[in-house]
Parts: sequence; structure tokens; C-alpha cells
Amino acid sequence: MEKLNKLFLTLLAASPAAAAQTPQTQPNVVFIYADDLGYGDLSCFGAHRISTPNTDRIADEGIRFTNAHAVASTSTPSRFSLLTGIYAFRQEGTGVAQGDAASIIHPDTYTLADMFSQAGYATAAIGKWHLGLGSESGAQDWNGEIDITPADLGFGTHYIMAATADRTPCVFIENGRIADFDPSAPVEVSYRGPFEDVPDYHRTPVTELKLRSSNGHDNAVVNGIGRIGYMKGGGKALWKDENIADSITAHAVEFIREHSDGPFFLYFATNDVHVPRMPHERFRGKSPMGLRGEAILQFDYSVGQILDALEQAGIRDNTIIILTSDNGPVLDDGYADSAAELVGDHSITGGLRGSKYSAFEGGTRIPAVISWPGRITQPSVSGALISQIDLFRSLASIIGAELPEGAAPDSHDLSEVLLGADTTGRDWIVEWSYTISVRTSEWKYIAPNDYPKSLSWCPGIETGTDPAPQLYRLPDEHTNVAPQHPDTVAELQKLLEEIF
Ligand code: NG6
Ligand code: CA
Repeated sequence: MEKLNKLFLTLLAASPAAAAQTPQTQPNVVFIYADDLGYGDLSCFGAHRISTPNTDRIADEGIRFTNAHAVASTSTPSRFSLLTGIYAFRQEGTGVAQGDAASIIHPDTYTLADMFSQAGYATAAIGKWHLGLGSESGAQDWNGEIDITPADLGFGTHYIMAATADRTPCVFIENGRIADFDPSAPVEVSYRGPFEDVPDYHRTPVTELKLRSSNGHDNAVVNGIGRIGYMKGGGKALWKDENIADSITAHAVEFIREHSDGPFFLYFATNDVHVPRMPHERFRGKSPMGLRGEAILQFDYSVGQILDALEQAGIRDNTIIILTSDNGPVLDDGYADSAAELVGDHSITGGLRGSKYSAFEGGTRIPAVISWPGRITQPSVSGALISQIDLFRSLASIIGAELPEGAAPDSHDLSEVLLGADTTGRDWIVEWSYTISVRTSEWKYIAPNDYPKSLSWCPGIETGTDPAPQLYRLPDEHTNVAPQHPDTVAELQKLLEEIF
């Protein structure tokens, strides 16, 4: 029934306008989604202690956005909102997903990938998924075919990590099945307890560990690294963390080559720079910031491979590249990888308060760049207020796709902003962390909430929550001026009530 509903919506939306577009004129879209990359982490955003020349190439020939925001300060809700155009707080269970979570996006939800495929695009999801798989949590058929995958959400092809590199299962899923499946080592996954016959982190000799945990990450040990969740088996299908970037990048490049006749939509979600940071050996020693810096270099290398593939295929001019991050950055995220010790004077958030997990700007303000050499010919920097929730309707507008009734209800068309014609952007955007916030160009209102102000399992992280209403006159996020501006507080509270 769910499938029928979606088919019906799709038929309804097959507008003459979309059908009239010929594959040759529609731009390809490559969406590069970094993980936990901060506002201060790229040289095109002012970083001096690291150089990211490939990402800078995109910024240099396109638009660099200095006031762009992820929808949430963690991965799953940000990705959910991006792909559905629905605020994650509207649906239960959109918090950080475990590796055996069921599909968080219902197959009858009209997704960004549905929009592209309906418009005649080839579509692919490659890299980190983290939106659940299958119809029932903990009941996936890991050794057979998984019943709900990105294939049911508009993606023609996928090569993904089910959740994060720090969560089991540590295998890639390719078109519904474990990639390089090893029949001699069937996979079992548990988030309830260890497998008797498989040594977990506490039963593994320290000499066999490549990386020690600083918090959690003490269940299964795969490739000498402790993970969240237990697993058994996998054999030759198990990933080697050092090769994750190369392997997803190779799949992305292959997809580009195979679809160079276009149009295509590539959702390329990197594992970098999420923990465990274990980049390929060739990046070792290349950054004074250690593993976290090397993971940024590896991310930039992947970006370069994508750019080269587009150039070699002769399709760079007619390809829109959007590069951004799913949430703010963090130093110690549960592994003793010396990120905090080696960061030096590099500010991962570019000086913003808070970080990943935070309602402050550091949690959600992220780097964002767009290029489309055939259309955006004047490089610029835009201070327009934008949110990733708006990419859905903006991209629909750019490719001339009509959306079915009810699709992407929270997304606004900001195509003029993305293409540089409008530099104002949204009047307000909404953000989600442990509480809800609304941000305008001048103010940030953080709704009161009893959640702890810091995370016990992530030292020094400010959640930004407070039992009292908080109002900041940006860019200052240190002086709560709610008592002095009751009218503004009331106005922003009313706005949030209307949105809820
Ligand atoms: C936390 C993990 C962290 C990371 C995060 C999700 C611990 C101590 N911390 O629970 O390492 O995996 O979840 O990050 O386990 S996200 O970017 O995918 O949202
Ligand atoms: Ca993330």
C-alpha cells in the first residue's frame, strides 16, 4: 500500500514541465556531505593550519556560504531532514541511529532522490547512510537481502555503510546485500550483548588495538578498533578503516563515469572526518594535527578525485557541486586519537561557540560551497542565511521538477540564493539539537529544556541547553539577553509554535 501511494504521488507529479526537459540540458548534481567537518576546518573558510586545495577549487569558482546551517547538530536528524524536507523533530526516532536500526525514512515518504529519479536522473547513494535499513530494528537479514534500503527511497544504486564507522556492522551494503559477502563468515549483529565466542574490547589485549577508546566504543573490536554494538563474522567483507575513503570514492568515480551522459544525482556522504579517524597510510604524518587533520586531508583528496572524474568526463561545466557537512565538528568524540592535544591554534568551529551536539552556532553552522561553472560564472561569498532543509525545493526548482502535493513540507525554494542572485536568504531557520532553536540574521532563540548542559560522555561539550529561555544577539552567544528583550522572545516563541 505504501508503495502504491508513492507510485500514485509520482504519477501525479510527472508534470509536462519536467518531462519537457531533455537529459542533455539538465545539470548533474553531486552532493558531497562531509561528516563532522567544522566551519573552521577548510582553508577556504580561513583555516591556516591545514590546506584543502580541492575544496577550495569549488569555492574559488563558485559561491562560498558563510551563514549556512545543518538542520541538526548530529547526523541522523540532519540527513533525514535533508533527504525528506521534513524537520526531524516531526517524527519519533530520528535521533542518532544504531547500526541495526530499521529504516527511519518510510518508503512512502517522497525523498530528494525520488524527485531526481522522477525527473529522469540516474541516482546513487554512496558512503555513510545512518538512516536505518530494513523494516524492523535488529531483524535485518544481513546474509541475504535487506528489505528496505535506499533502493526503496529513490536511489537507483547504493554502496553504503549502514550507520557510522564506529558502529557495527562494519561491512559495506551494496544494492541491498553485503558487498564482497564471505559465505564462510556469515554476519551477526547485536546491540544487546556480546557474542560468547568473540572477544569484545574488554577481552582484547591492548597490543592488538590500533586505537584506544576514550569513551564508549568498547563493544566489538574490528580492525583493532573498538565499536558501538557487537558483531560476529564478516570475514573478507569487513572493511578496513584505512581504505574506507578510497573505496567509497572509487565507487563514486565509477558512477560518474558510467553516467557521464547524464543527468545524474550523486549523494556522496564521506566517512571523513567522523571517528574513528583512521585515514590511509599515505596521509600519515601529513598534518601537524594528527589523525583528525589527516582525515581532513583525506576528505579533500576524495573531493579532488570527484572533480577530476567530472573534468575527465567533460561534464564539469554542467554539474552542480554542493559540498557541506552534516553537523558541527568535535575533537574528542570517544577515541584517544589526540585530536584535542594536537589541534594547536586551529579552531574547528572557526571561533563559534559550541560544537557538534550543541544548540550553539558551532553545532549547526557548517561550511557550504556550491559551484556550477556553466551557470555561476561570478565567484562570490554569500552571507545569506540558508538551511540544508531548503536544498530539496531549491534543487527541484533548478531542475524544473514539480513536487507532488505534501512533499518536502518544511523546505523552501532558495534557488536564487544558491545561484547567487539573492544574497538575503531566509528570514529565519529552525535547528534541532537537544532542544529547538530559531535563528534569524540578528537573533538566536534557544527554547528552554532540562537536558544537561554538558555531555558526560563527551568531555567539555556544551549542549547549549538551559532551563531558562535563551536569546542571543548574534554573533555574540555568551550574553543571554532574553530578560532585556521579552518582545523578541515572545515573537520567536510564537514562530516556533506556528512551525510545530
Ligand atoms: C555518539 C558517539 C560518537 C558518535 C556519535 C554520532 C560515543 C561515546 N559517542 O554516541 O562517537 O558516533 O554518537 O555521531 O559512543 S554522528 O555524527 O553520526 O551523529
Ligand atoms: Ca556527523
